[in-house]
Amino acid sequence: MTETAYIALGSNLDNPQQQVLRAIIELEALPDTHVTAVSPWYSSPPMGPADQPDYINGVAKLETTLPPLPLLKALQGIESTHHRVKLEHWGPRTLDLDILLYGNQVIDLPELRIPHAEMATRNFVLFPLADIAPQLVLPDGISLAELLESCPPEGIVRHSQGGIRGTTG
Ligand code: ROI
Repeated sequence: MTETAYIALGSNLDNPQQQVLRAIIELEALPDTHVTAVSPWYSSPPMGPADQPDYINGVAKLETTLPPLPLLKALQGIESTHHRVKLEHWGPRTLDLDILLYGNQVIDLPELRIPHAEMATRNFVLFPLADIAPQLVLPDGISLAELLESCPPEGIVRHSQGGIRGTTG
């Protein structure tokens, strides 16, 4: 069955804008998966240790028949082709791909929690998500609009229009 999944992208190393644009192309190349929307890109100050570069963040919408765990594995495969380095907890990274939502499913496994555990408090996730899915309601019935009310856009800067394939830079 085809499901809609939302994926958060983040990078703050080795030309972050290029990392995330390449990731969109790689998402589109996954089996049984299509990227149907890409948010505008945002720059955001690091959450966590401050002695690291700003991030580029955005969200992609996928239509996929990959089940959640195979999708997670596929995303980890993409991260590793970006030579993901993760030197410290909450430290800088070349590419982070997180499943935010997978249809209306709730998944609570050691390796995968959906909805993503921290999405509700991260403006650099909620704002790009709202750009492509303003009417979204989470599985627990809370709307994205409600989450945004307690998550101001402090520090984040939108710097592109987004598009279907993320090629608009
Ligand atoms: N901070 C920002 N601004 N954007 C991220 O994507 C991001 N990702 C992380 C941590 C280290 C928590 N900080 C971040 O994993």
